[in-house]
Amino acid sequence: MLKIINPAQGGTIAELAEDSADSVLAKYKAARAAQPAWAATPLAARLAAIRRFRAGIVDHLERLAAILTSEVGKPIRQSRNELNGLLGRVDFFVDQAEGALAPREVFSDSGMREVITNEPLGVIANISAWNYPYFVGSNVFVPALLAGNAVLYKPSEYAMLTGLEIGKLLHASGVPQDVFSVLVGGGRVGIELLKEPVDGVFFTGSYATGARIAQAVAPRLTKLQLELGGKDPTYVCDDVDPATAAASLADGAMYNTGQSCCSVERIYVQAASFDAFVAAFVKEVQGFKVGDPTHEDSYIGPLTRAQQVKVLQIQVADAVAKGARVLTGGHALDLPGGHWFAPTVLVNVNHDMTVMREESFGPIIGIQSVADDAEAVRLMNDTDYGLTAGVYTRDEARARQVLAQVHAGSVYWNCCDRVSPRLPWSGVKHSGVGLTLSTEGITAFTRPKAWHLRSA
Ligand code: TXE
Repeated sequence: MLKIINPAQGGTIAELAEDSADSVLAKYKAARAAQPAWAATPLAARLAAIRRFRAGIVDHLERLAAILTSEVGKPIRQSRNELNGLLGRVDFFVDQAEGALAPREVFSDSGMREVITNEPLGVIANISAWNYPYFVGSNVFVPALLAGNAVLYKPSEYAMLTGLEIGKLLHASGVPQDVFSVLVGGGRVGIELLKEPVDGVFFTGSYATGARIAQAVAPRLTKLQLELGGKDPTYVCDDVDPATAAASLADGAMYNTGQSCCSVERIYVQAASFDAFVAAFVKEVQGFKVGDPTHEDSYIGPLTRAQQVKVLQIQVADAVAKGARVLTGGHALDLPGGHWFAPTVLVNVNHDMTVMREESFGPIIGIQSVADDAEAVRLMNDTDYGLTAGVYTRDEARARQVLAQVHAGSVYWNCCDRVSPRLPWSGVKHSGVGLTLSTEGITAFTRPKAWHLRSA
């Protein structure tokens, strides 16, 4: 049985029967059998089903937000924000699908035509994460279904109730049961799923698991897409108002209790602004309300996974041992039952410390002083990851020059922790391969077929 734990209080809120090797195989076979009919269903009917799914999200928003908060510990307002944000993503895919999936004639001359069609991959595996289960899940299953694929969806074991709700809503919206199957369980069920000859593997999670999955599926040459972690840096120049930048970045570092793919994980501040920025940043962080995620005014909730408390404790201890100073937080919170960590700000940090190099995925930030743009660029690139990076400056040309040198999938000028459905979401180095979102995030679920057509 899979136990679903409330991370805020520590109690078991549900026990679910897990999939077995046999049931995974049965779901794979059923998906394989059902996929051709789904692909042959007119796009208009598939679009109508996804529109009904969207309407279902709207109808059940409060209940779904409460479920998400109960199993992930996301503060309730942020759960609602995620569901409302999902609507915009679905709208984008619905608006763009027809154009993105349409056949394209790329040549026509003397009776010879060349056409490209977008064929569905077939049956795809979607192994997903818990930190934004609606976002990271829908980035895959919505365009995959629109493109005519069957989806074997393995939600994270930390967001399984949400995953099952997604399945129910899709089925109630007209997506056939076998075209979208939810697999219940943790890593073991993920391993079982990857034994099946699926036509694409789409994963969101940690680098370690992503690398393991890449090795497992490599011999089959299956299409593989990995959305992994980050150690996202931001550079604050001394020409901006430090308090305004601090307010924006404190939110970027701590929203969702620091457990966002694109959370700000390290900050570099030009020396002249350093003290003012740090003072304003600490004030912001100390103003964040930490508490019961079901309360409307809570901004920081528990960590979703109990193990992460230890990771953060080790990062703080390592930093302090090497000379860092804790300005606020720095310790686990002794609240009954759950797993909590105090919002933490560290200074006197450097790249010998794990807190500046390894993903923290929690409400913790290191702020380092830098002399100039060149030093900032060097430090921002001194990482195995490359998901996002940002610069705060009044000078757009300066920002563009810095950001052009930073190796990251997304770059931000005077903003952070932002994802747009219109732009591709991708990472470089250990942050992943492939992309979701944008129109390319629709065709990612197809394979182009080349038609050479000569009239007789
Ligand atoms: O990830 P895992 P977890 C990072 C973040 C976090 C850490 C661990 O640092 O603290 O990863 O989170 C399934 N074969 N990110 O434990 O282990 C698993 O059941 C097949 C960043 O959630 O990577 C789950 O569904 N599947 C990230 C999914 O993989 C396997 C978001 C992810 O699990 C498997 C989440 C296996 N061998 C975590 N082992 C981001 N991009 O922001 C596990 N799974």
